Amino acid sequence: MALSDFPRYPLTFGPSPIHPLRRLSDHLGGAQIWAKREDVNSGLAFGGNKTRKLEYIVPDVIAQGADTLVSIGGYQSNHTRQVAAVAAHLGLKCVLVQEKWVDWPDAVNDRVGNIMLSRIMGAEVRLDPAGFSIGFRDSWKQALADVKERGGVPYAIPAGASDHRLGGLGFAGWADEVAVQERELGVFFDTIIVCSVTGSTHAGMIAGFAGQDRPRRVIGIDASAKLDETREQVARIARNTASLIGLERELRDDEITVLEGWAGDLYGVPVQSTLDAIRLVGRLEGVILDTVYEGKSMAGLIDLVTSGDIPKTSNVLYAHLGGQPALNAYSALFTS
Ligand code: 5PA
Repeated sequence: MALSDFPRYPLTFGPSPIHPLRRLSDHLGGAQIWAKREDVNSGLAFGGNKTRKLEYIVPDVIAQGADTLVSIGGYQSNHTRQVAAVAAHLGLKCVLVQEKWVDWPDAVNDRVGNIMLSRIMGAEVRLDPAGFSIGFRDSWKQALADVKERGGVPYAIPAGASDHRLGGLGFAGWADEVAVQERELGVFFDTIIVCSVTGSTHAGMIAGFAGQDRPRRVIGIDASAKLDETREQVARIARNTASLIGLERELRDDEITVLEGWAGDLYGVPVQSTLDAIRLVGRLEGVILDTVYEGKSMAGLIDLVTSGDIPKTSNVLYAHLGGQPALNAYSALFTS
């Protein structure tokens, strides 16, 4: 099988745009930095990386005759917001288990940003006090059982649409898309920077790029602060996805790189380097990054370029995966 053999239900506008970050590149004095913008990839509730993953999951939802999407995330999950949007778009019901993944003191953490958008789109939002995990939960099993009890047909989408057979396909497709855009732009991105938590974004990219002729570094920046779990999940999903899309070789361990150093101690809690990266890119580029994911991966990019780990001759592609709505729950950090 090849990726093109899998059905894809379009939810995005098409290829996401790539553009240079010229003032950031000048400021860092080295590598040429570009961004590929999953944060503007769809008209469905601001889109993001999950919208691209869901393009390959929706055909399975339809094939199974499901009428309710059931998924899980933190209070400010971007993933659940995108699931709610896709459910609305398809005329399906949606049940979301929203756990207290982040012990964040903002008084409206469970009311603004992503969770508000999910409610606006008609999802049934269930708040749950459980802490951060990318694994399977009782509250989630309960939600599935409740849908069945009501006579519905649930379709289970795990955290981040990652630990799902088809979860890596969306970003395997991203790798193909990059190759086409490179030919149009006349540039080769030798280094990709991507934020990694539940893993299928990074994993899909690894599998997709592995089938291309020219090697490149695909660097995941951990934002989970649980590096071992994330690394294991990225490796597993990358290998599953590679075999699904017919890669005719095993992925090597050195193709799976998840770096730590920018997550801080806790998922969802920004550290100084996160806030510095957000302000720097905001002021130099007018591009908005969030406190949970993209601010952390950008902090990683900045350090890797500044330290020379990424050489000055490199063309770097920063995957902007979305996530801005959560900023509303972090307003106390930006009062001046
Ligand atoms: C998320 C994830 P993966 O989970 O595929 O590794 O992607 C990490 C990531 N950037 C990067 C943004 C903006 C993200 O939203 N978000 C999760 C969510 O519940 O929103 C799955 C954790």
